[in-house]
Amino acid sequence: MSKRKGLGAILIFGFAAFLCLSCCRGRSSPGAPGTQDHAANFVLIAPGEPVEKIVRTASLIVPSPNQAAWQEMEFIAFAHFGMNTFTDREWGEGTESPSLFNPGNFDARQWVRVFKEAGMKMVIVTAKHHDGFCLWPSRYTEHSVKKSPWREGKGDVVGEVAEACREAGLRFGIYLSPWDRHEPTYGDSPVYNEHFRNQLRELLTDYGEVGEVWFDGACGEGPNGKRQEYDWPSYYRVVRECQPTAVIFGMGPDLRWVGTESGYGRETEWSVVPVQVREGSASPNAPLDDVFIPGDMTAEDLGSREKITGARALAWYPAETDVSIRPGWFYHASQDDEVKTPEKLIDIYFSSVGRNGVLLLNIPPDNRGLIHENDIESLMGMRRILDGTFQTNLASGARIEVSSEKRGHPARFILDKDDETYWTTPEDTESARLELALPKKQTFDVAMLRENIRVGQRVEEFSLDYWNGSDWIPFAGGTTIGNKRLLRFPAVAADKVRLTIKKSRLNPTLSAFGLFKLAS
Ligand code: FUL
Repeated sequence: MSKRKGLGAILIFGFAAFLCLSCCRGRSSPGAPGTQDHAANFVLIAPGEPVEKIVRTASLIVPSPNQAAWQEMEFIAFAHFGMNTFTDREWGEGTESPSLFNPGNFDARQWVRVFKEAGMKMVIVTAKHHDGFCLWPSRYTEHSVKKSPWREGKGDVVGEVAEACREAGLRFGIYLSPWDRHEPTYGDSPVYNEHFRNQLRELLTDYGEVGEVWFDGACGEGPNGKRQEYDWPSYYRVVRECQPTAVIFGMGPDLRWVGTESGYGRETEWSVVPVQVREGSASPNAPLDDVFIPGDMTAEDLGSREKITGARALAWYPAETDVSIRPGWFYHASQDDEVKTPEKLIDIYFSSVGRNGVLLLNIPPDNRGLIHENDIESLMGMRRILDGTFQTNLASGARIEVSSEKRGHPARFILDKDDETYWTTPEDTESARLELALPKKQTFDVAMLRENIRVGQRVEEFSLDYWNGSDWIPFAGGTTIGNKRLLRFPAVAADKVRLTIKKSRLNPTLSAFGLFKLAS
């Protein structure tokens, strides 16, 4: 079997299969293509286009409304829970007896309370992992909670988590593993694809609004000895039909896997990257869903000028950074003392959310059906540090002098608390300098910058200096900013700071700027 989120055997689907498996009626247009100057999250590039034109095109690509709403969440909970929680494994075989599933103190409200207090905005639950055991009473298999002793077979983990999220005002998402080691039809490709769509439709119809659908690319052979060929476009159609506000992760066209399970994104993280499309069918009007081919997105450089030059298609395809708070994805009592510390979680936060990504942190509920005390302690420790750090922006109240600003987009917008307002320069100005005179001398060791991604991602290089009374001294800098860039550096005490945007793909934008002192 090949296990991957982005890599491995890339499945190329028969166009015929794709046409005849049209199981859905309408579609939303989260991936509608655009033209050069028309804002869209996907653009086809004509062969031989000059570099300058491609760079400009890339700078005008914007997130779909669903992608923008997802990015704003910043911090999401992943809950790996299921048969493995009771067998002490990471990957089940599919032969486990449902009688093993019995979380005596199961309390979805406790999970959601903890996640909400930690600052997470959505909860993604493993409705079905690779072992095929379903946490909801699916009509399409007997291998589920309904055959377990838990609540005498009347329980529904997915339903209770969805309900608890709704009550708490959190969004709700599902992980549904296409690889199913229990299902007898797995490997009989068209039959299993139908089964998978049925389960997907069930989950996306019966549990209210779903904000994210998580598709892992793991694939194997079925009992017939044949390798399953997933019909991804038909899965996307079910999602679009049933949940028009959901984003599709991984093997889908909305969110890409950052490429590691460490929690660390790239120093240079572009949300606009080349994507593979099905040749021959890629008409200028084809929505991305119809032509998208999941590809390997694990390379260090995905979106540089060099990478986008010669691309067939460019899309807004932002990084989601998944990592577990423990060594494993599922709960194992033996790992109770290996829960990541608040300091480690902070380092991960700075390297994921702070590198233009969204952090999907896995906190696996234990075999009682509760979030374990040790995980709660670490999460709350992390929250305390984040709150302590970001409550006071030491740059607020600064007087700003700027090299240029576009009418209606003054520099002071970077310090208001409104992320929709932003500073920018006139269109032909791709570098800029902002000098901030702080109301008094401050000591800080964290900087925060945000582009207004609703008009695209543009900044390619920036630096920060402080005034020591006689000279400008560099203290931090970087390449991409994107939705949020967080930088840490040895503490600086100063009353004047300068931001230089050295290189940008189009006039740079900034919706927020901050200086902070890291709390402990
Ligand atoms: C992987 C799976 O194989 C792991 O078990 C886990 O669910 C992780 C998030 O994705 O590909």
